Amino acid sequence: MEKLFADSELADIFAKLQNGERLNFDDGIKLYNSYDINHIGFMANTVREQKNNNNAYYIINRHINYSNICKNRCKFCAFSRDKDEDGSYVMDMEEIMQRASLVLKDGSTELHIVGGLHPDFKFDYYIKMIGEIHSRFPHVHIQAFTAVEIAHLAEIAGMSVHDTLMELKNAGLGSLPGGGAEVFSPRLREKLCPEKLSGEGWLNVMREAHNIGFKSNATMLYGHIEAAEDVINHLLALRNLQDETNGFLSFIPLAFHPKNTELSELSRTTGFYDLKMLALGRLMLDNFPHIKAFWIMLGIKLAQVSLSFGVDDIDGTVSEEKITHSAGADTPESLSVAELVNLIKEAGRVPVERDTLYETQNRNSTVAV
Ligand code: V47
Ligand code: SF4
Repeated sequence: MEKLFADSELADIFAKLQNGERLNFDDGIKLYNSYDINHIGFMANTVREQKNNNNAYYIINRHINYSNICKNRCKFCAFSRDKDEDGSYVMDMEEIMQRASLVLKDGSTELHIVGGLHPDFKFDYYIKMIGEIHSRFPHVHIQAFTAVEIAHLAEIAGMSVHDTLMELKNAGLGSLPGGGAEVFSPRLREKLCPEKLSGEGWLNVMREAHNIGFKSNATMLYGHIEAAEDVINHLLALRNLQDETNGFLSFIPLAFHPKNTELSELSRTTGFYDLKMLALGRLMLDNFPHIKAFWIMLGIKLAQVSLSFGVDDIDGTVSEEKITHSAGADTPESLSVAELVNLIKEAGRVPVERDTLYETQNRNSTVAV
């Protein structure tokens, strides 16, 4: 082992992993500060293969961003607008249904629906949206509303988070996406998104959701002004909640895109840092079944390479994502199944189509998207 790891601190971490020991805060800091990306990747890959064998998951899905009008105006967000600002939009129910109906054409098993916190919408708009999509396309899983949106919905409905979630569940909501987590550090949140639900608030909404049976994802926005301890504390907070609820399906580190934001002076993340965040996620979150590379933000080529750095899921066809593209992402707006499958096979993995809850999909014929 001493020969394999030039960095003896990484050798100690590898020994811990081999003994089934959990990594702690100090281990996380050491990994974050290490430049030995090959060995960090090797360790993350070992864990990834223990958990997911050679499988690499993808999903046929569509994103609907129903409105970009948002009262929070986070400094890292290029997507949001004020109500009367140029470029603001709201999709009416007809447009939402027209977009949702494309699932019949492309074979999507999931609709991923998120938007800004509109200052005037009533709770009814959200219930109608979910209810109508669910009744017209009952076979499609609706993954909608970040924990931040759920807290906002509870506020406008004048109900508890629990009751709000129950109403959405009854209308047909299937699970929650992982957005809005950003970075939990109150100091950083104050600087980046002072109006947003706190990190503790985000975790509380997820706890409530998991306790009533919803599954969800978790994210972390990185590549802005975070330091090592902000990242590790974020991961440990997620791990603690997962110990309690076991409701998280996947962890998705989101690479910050600065263009058109109030932080546009910052550079885009590097491939090195991106791979380190994904591998760190795999190594610290021993109780998360999946680590997802969102290729839209990461770039297609790095997402493929990340399949050897702890990642077992490259999300999906993702038709029509707007949040990252508003901030200058140069990736396409969607990938075909054939492209996803090819990326996975070229990386030596076995492509497995999944649904939102990671049930394997067996199609006789692949739907061309
Ligand atoms: O919460 C906003 C992030 C998130 C920028 O659950 C930005 O499967 C980069 O959470 N650069 C929304 N990121 C997207 C999201 C997501 C995406 C894919 C899959 C899943 C999932 C969840 O996007 C926001 C925020 O953290 N974001 N602005 C930006 N300029
Ligand atoms: Fe609004 Fe979400 Fe953008 Fe923040 S990240 S301004 S909450 S849409």
